[in-house]
Order: sequence, then structure tokens, then C-alpha cells
Amino acid sequence: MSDHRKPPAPDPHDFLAVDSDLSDTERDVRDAVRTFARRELLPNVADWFEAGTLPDPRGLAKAFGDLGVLGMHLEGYGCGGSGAVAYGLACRELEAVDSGLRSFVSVQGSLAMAAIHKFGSEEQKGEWLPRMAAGEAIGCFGLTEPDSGSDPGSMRTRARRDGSDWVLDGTKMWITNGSVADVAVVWAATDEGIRGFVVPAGTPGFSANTVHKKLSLRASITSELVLEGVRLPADAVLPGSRGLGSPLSCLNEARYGIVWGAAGAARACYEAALEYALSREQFGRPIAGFQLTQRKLADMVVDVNHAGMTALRIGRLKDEGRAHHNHVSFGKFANVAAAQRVAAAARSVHGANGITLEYPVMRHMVNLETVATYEGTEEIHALSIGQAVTGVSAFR
Ligand code: TGC
Ligand code: FAD
Repeated sequence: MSDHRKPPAPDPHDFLAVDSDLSDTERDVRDAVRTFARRELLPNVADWFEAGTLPDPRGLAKAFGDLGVLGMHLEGYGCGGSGAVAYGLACRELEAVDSGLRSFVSVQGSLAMAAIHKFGSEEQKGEWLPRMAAGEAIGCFGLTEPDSGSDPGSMRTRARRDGSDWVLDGTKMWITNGSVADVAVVWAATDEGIRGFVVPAGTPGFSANTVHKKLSLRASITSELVLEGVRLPADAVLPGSRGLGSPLSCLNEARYGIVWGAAGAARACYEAALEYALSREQFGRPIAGFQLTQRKLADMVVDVNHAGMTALRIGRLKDEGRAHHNHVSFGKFANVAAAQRVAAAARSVHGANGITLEYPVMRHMVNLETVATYEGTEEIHALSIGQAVTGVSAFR
């Protein structure tokens, strides 16, 4: 006998019911991070963005540590050991508030902690990871240089041996949390190829300068790291690191967080536009009733749901150990572009109000300029996908 009952209408806030595929544990993580983000971060983020800084990065680190999101996908050493999808959901809920706040968590957990976790000695892991997971120590990750961005293999920062010590010279640029970090993971060229070094803040010759006048990712601290004859003991090198593949493997972890985070920023913009369109009246009726506005909302809801499905698919592949770095490139490329389209459309739906910090849309829109640039630009990921499908590298 056929069932003539109508299926339930799509939920405008989860049109393809992507979240119904989550496990109970994953839903619990989503709800805990969403509640925290909406209660503790959302009411303040416009002020932080306007001020162009995070006024209390140590308090924020501690709060993230208490929430359990710092290095939450890493095993042992006080880390959460969660699945990839659960970690992605945390990134999605944080970036629904602001890309800078997701960045804080990505850089700590997926870059600085992941580098120590993957390549560090037992002593390095024991010294740094528990404190970083608790938010008692802040880490940063120095790969980019003033003249070496998309092509990190061209870095000029050098580490040379002097007796049993290492001596580092060079400059790193655009380093998230650099000037508030307790520890920097710094990548440098050596006679043995590129290697990672654990540099505690306060080491003589190491200094950090905050970058000002940013128009994007303003609720985030961005810095230059200067290394002038920084002398480190032999055990400062990450013993498992060797070659450019080492930092690139950390980038995969952070790029994966962006796949989810961008879906969160897109969702936040779409939801703001939907709410605004339903309440804002012109020509005697809500602007949501105009066909051109509905087209914008339809395009947005498609992008938001495509992004959500892409994130979940890559997350499931990752939890099964089947996510190749080109899958992650696909997700970063697709989801950041989708979020940029949604943010721009959402801003237009808001009219003049859309250019203010009273509404989240333009803040997300300008943040996404950074998100499209860091962790591999749109062009770099397009070329990685191109290489994956053609077998031909366009880089060299
Ligand atoms: P190439 O010769 O292709 O590769 C060198 C070695 O690395 C391997 N490899 C990877 N391994 C793991 N994960 C990946 N994603 C990898 N991509 C490549 C590769 O197989 C090779 O291994 P082996 O054993 O043969 O030596 O290197 P290339 O110099 O031609 O460059 C390739 C390219 C352009 C894709 C790479 O350099 C790149 O990804 N450039 C973008 C740089 C970037 O993303 N920088 C981000 C800095 S950190 C940051 O932005 C933090 S933002 C804050 C936040 O996250 O919120
Ligand atoms: P470039 O590499 O100079 O690129 C300029 C333009 O040329 C881009 O459009 C690019 O796509 C294009 N291009 C380059 N090569 C090619 C090519 N082969 N084919 C086609 N087009 C190409 N880095 C860190 O190490 N740690 C951090 O914590 C960190 N945080 C950041 C925070 C912020 C707010 C920002 C803005 C950046 C951060 N970065 C960080 C740096 C970031 O990873 C780099 O900006 C990024 O990798 C791009 O490098 P670039 O800015 O030097 O641009």
C-alpha cells in the first residue's frame, strides 16, 4: 500500500536536513559550541571587530580551552580525541559568529598543536600540548614570509647548526596570534630541507609586531615575527619534520576546518538576510515578497546547503581515513566561494543597513576576503584540483 502522507516541508534553516545525518555525539558538540558562541561571542564580536583586535586573547583562549575545542580532534596529551565531523561542526558554529574566532581555534589546534602532535618529541608534546589544549598557552604557526606566500618552498628563513645549537634568522609575516603567542612553531630552511622549530616567546632575538589597519579579520590578531640570531637548543627542532610536506600536512587540518567554517559564515549571512527580508517593508509589503529578493534567497539557500553537504561528505571521508588533501582543496575552494556569494547577496538584501556593524553581513563579507586568501588562495586550490583531475602540475 502506498503512503499518501505528505513529507514534512523543508526547514528553511536546514533545507536538505543535512544535520539529521549527525550522530548524537556530533549533535551534542554542535549544540554546546553553538550555545557558547551565541552567548559569549556574538554579543561582543562587532565591538571587537570595530576595535580591530581581541581585547582579552588570554581569557578567550581559556574559555575555548574550557569548552574543549582547542586541539579537540587530536588524541592524548589532554586533547579531546573527537571525530573530524565533530571538530568541523565546532568550526562551523564559531565561524557563524566570525571567521577571526574560528581562526583563533584553527591556528591553535590545527596548526600549532597539530605540528607538535605530528612531528614533536615526547618531551615537546608533554611540555606544550596539555597547556595549549587547556588554553593556558597560546601558539602560532609561522610559515608565510613577506616574499613567500603561495610558494612557501621559496622561504628565506634559515636555521643553521652551531655546535649542537640551532640559530634562526628570518621574518615571518601575517602570523595569526603571533604577538600574543607563548610559543611559535617556525618553519625554516636547513641543510636537511625545511624543518619546524618550537620557539618559546621571550627567546632572545625573537620579537613580534602586530599588523594594524586591516580591513578584514579585524577580530583577530595578525603579526610579523622577526628572528634575529635566535639561538635554540638541539631539542627545539620538531624531530619528525622533514621537507615542505610537513607544514603542508598541518595546513590540511586547518583547511579542513575552513571547509566547515565557511559553511557557517554562509549560513549566518543567509539567516540574517531571510530574517531581514521578512521584516523589512517597502512598497507596502515585506521585501521577501519581491521576486528578485526570493531569487537571492533561493541562490543563498542552495549555496548554504551545498556547502553543508560538501563539509559533511569530506568530514565523513576524513573520519574513515579516506580524505586526500585534494578533497580538502575541493572543499576550501567550493565553500569559501559559496560563502562569498552568499555574503554579497545578503549584504544587498540589507540595503543601507547592510554596510553597518549592526548586522553581521558586511563583517562576514570582508572577513571572507581573508578566508579566500589564507590557507592557500582560491587560485592555489583551483590549481590543486586542476592537477588532481589532469595529472599535470600548473605550478612549475
Ligand atoms: P609540491 O612539490 O607540490 O609538494 C611538496 C611536498 O609536499 C606534498 N604536498 C602535500 N602534503 C600534504 N598536504 C598537502 N596539502 C600537500 N601538498 C603537497 C607533496 O606531495 C610533496 O611531497 P614529496 O614527498 O614529493 O616531497 O610543492 P610546491 O612547492 O610545488 O607547492 C605546492 C603548493 C602550491 C600546493 C603549496 O605550496 C601550497 O599549498 N601553497 C599555499 C601556501 C599556504 O596555504 N599557506 C598557508 C599558510 S598558514 C595560514 O595561512 C594560516 S591562516 C589562519 C587560519 O587557518 O585561520
Ligand atoms: P601571493 O602568494 O603573493 O599571491 C598574490 C596573488 O597571486 C593571489 O591572487 C594568488 O592566488 C596569485 N598567485 C600566486 N601564485 C599563483 C599561481 N601559481 N597561479 C595563479 N595565481 C597565483 N600565514 C601563516 O603562515 N600563518 C598564519 O597564521 C597566517 N595567518 C594569516 C592571517 C591573515 C589575516 C592573512 C591575510 C594571512 C595569513 N597568513 C598566515 C598568510 C597567508 O597564508 C598568505 O597570505 C597566503 O598564503 C597568500 O600569500 P600572499 O599573501 O603572499 O599572496
